[in-house]
Amino acid sequence: SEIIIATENQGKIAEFEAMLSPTWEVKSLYDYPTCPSIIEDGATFHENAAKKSETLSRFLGKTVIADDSGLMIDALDGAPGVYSARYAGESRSDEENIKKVLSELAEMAPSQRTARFYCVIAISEPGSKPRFVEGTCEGSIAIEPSGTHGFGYDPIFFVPAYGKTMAQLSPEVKNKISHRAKALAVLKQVIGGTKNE
Ligand code: ITT
Repeated sequence: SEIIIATENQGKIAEFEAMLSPTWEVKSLYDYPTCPSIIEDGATFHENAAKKSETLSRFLGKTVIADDSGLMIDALDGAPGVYSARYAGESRSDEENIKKVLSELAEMAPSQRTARFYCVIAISEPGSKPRFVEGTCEGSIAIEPSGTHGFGYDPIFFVPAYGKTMAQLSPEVKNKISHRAKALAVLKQVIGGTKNE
């Protein structure tokens, strides 16, 4: 069966495909170019996830999920949070976002650099209120970027259990331990009656 994900983020799409294939065929916003555009101006991950899933679900009349996610740094009171994608501005450049985080943490010792990735997945079914599942992944912010896998803040997200940044871990490992993998594991338990045949 197919699973429709209201996202334009290639990094997310690649991860969902890796985690869901071959059982599920992943469709994204790239498959529905005439979907009305979605403005992510919510104050919370839940609001933004629901905006995305509801917009595409209404447009298609089908069940749609959406992922809203980000990096939360304790020393920055949870920033960049819902602003993770555009923390350094509308260029939405991973490199610029990483630079900004590193400069804000420049004075911070390793013990003050704790952080987590957070992922909320909204599930919108025609005629129902959205449901949500979530996942987190604990870590800390490295002193400098390293690694080439993944996307976004992965090069500076240090995963203590592996002694490596998320971008140094293989996709197979990331897709077992990530915030997205954890949210998806819960989603798989609740998705029983919601798939599009
Ligand atoms: P869609 O709304 O189209 O799904 P987006 O990139 O705008 O794509 P979000 O609003 O959820 O998605 O922003 C998520 C940002 O958080 C993303 O751009 C990254 O900067 C960061 N992020 C989320 N998950 C991540 C991960 O697994 N690894 C690294 N960074 C991540």
